[in-house]
Amino acid sequence: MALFKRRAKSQTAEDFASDVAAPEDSSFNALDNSELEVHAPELNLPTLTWEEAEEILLQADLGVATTNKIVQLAQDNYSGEVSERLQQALLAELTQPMSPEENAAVGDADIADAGVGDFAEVAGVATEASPAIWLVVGVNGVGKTTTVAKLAKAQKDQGHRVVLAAADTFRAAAIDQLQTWADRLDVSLVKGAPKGDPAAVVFDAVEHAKARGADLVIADTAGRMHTKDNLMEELQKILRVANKSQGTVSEILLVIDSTTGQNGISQARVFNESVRPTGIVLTKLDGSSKGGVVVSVQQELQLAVKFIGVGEGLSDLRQFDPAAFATTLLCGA
Ligand SMILES: Nc1nc2c(ncn2[C@@H]2O[C@H](COP(=O)(O)OP(=O)(O)O)[C@@H](O)[C@H]2O)c(=O)[nH]1
Ligand SMILES: [Mg+2]
Repeated sequence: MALFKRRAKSQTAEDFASDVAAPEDSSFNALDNSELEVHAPELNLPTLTWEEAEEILLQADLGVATTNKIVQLAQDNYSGEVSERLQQALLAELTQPMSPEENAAVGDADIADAGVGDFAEVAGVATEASPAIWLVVGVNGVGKTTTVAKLAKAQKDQGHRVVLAAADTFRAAAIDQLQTWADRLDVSLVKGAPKGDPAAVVFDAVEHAKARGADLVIADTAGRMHTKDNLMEELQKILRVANKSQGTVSEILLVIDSTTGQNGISQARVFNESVRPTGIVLTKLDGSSKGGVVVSVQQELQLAVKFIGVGEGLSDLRQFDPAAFATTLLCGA
């Protein structure tokens, strides 16, 4: 059902691509652009009234406050067709650089080189003695374990030596799930006993990586605990212990499921308070969800999306493309 007419000649995501700064010297570039094109579909921006635009933004899960703000920005700062103005406003919001204070690590726990100042930059993998540690966090069922496997594949494909840490010790099945991915990827997995100390698992994984000359440890974590406070304390402990290890925590990726709508903002608030993620992985964008909640998250918490998940397979990870995202968002259902 089309809410609006499509215009024959209009701006597509491609037209905006050059406005978006490419991440500099990121060892992540090998997630190459040809893959991204799958998610920069040839969509033409629709012709919209402001009312239709508001409806589309609300349906895309931007929430009322963010929708109003985007509409206001579009009206105040840009000219042209409604959808073009909105796209530029969305793009401006999504590509706002993080300030160093906003991205500072919690307490004394340093998150080294966490891509400060560059919205899309993913911290590179350390090349020296200290393995990089990436923690993958988020509530239950959002796609953390799958994302760990996808990230491991992408990094392995780029020639990095990856060790996985099964730090979701809350359920035995979670460890088995990661083991299955590790076997398929042919990467080593460090795990502990079910219900064991997840911080110790991460610590051991770093030792293991160090001993074998691996340069990256990617840790899966639990999304469900007896209480929320419990979970946050556990994550803080993992972070503390990881920072005392021989490795360097360079990414804390918060996984948000695009199908959970505006709920993602409250999840982001909670995780932001306890471990200050360095970026977001927005999963399940292969369905009908637009994931517009990340615009609110970016606005409120200055937390940028770094990757998107577009399926359940190992290769279904893409680098986030704000222009393509904005276009898709405005193109409605
Ligand atoms: N369609 C789709 N499904 C996904 C994606 N990422 C994860 N899933 C599925 O979501 C479910 C939960 O994923 P899992 O990684 O176990 O979540 P976790 O509890 O956060 O570790 C699984 O069935 C995954 O296959 C995605 O990008 N797209
Ligand atoms: Mg899991």
